[in-house]
Amino acid sequence: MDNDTQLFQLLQKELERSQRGLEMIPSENFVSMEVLRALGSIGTNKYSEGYPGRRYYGGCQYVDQIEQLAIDRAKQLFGVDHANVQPYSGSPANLAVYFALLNPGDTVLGANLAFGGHMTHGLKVNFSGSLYNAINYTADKNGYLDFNEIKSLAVKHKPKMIIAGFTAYPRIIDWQKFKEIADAVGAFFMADIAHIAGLIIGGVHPSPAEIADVLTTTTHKTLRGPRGAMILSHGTVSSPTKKVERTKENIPTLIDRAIIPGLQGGPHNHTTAAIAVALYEASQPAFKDYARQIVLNAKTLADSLMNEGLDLVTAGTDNHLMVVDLTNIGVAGKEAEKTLDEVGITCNKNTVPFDTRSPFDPSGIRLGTPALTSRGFKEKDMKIIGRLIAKTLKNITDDKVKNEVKKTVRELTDQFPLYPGLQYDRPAPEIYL
Ligand code: DSN
Repeated sequence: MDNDTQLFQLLQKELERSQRGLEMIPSENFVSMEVLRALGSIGTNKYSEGYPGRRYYGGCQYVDQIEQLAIDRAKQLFGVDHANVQPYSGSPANLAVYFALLNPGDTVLGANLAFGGHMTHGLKVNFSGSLYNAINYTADKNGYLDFNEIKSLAVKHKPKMIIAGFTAYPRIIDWQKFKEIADAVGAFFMADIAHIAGLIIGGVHPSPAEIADVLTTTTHKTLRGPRGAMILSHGTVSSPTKKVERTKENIPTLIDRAIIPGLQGGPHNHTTAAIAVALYEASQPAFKDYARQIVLNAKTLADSLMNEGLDLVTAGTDNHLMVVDLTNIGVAGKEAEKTLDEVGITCNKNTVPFDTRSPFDPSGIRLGTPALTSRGFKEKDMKIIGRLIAKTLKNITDDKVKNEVKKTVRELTDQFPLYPGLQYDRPAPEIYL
């Protein structure tokens, strides 16, 4: 047993919770043992402010190669000229884009959080909505993107940057339409592909790589890497030091400078190493099967829920997630999240378009399939899970039903071992064998 028994027992409990539950938060996933190994590696010990070949510290010969490997793999996989793999996570990556391309007070146009956007796309209490003049677009009455609204807001407010990218939008995104609107008003076009990066690499969602001026993504969602982020763009870094204008050609230079010295210090080299591993895994043919299966599973789950009489925003899904509007069964999102948690199904409460309830207790829940697909769940399992979710939600106060569901969840999860052999309540060396 490690000396810090208290901490490692907590990690053991978290491992068991993950093994015994159905993880259905669409932004979560289970990384491979190789990604875990790189993440828990000696990369964490090294300081290396700067970029490969241009560091402020000695002893960077190997972390230079690690970061270059991650950069090269990202460029190759996403089909871009430039990749910055240092952002600590998605929000700092988005902050870096604002810092690189805009002045405080400039206007940005992004999706409203309550309609599936993200805090960093212009929420008033976020840096993006308090330091910038953020305008938010919503959706049409069926929950689809409304390009007439987006265009008229763009024409009216003349944003310097338009953001497309969503945390709760279940449909294919028409990147070209965003680009046309951005071009019409002379705005930068930023695509935040955090949720769907793995689907893009897997070929089951169109890529904005040739369309957007700059892409941001986390690395830990459908991409199935460690918690981290990347900023991708076209062109090259013109000069590490010379002053450059805020033009599209200069985006790589502006982004690199925004990350360091603009916002961050030393890169997290253990994370960079794990990103490199995840990108390697995403380049393998099996990852295409994985991406395809995520979507098949999501479509099957959506059908199963709708067959049980549940309402889905946009009446289905094209990607890895769905938003269930619980209004018709008289259950609130917070209660649904809590009750599903009790039976071993983890999801999150979520607003639905034009929600009449508070964001803290909205009308819906959000469900996704990336993590279960990583464990090997297929369509037949999704049909069962859809029925279990509906049964729980329709019998929210019935302990007998909930106990039955909990038992079935346990039987189901036992069929899909997660991290066999991994144990945190054993002496440390055994973990690494
Ligand atoms: N928190 C993430 C999600 O759950 O979608 C977005 O960053």
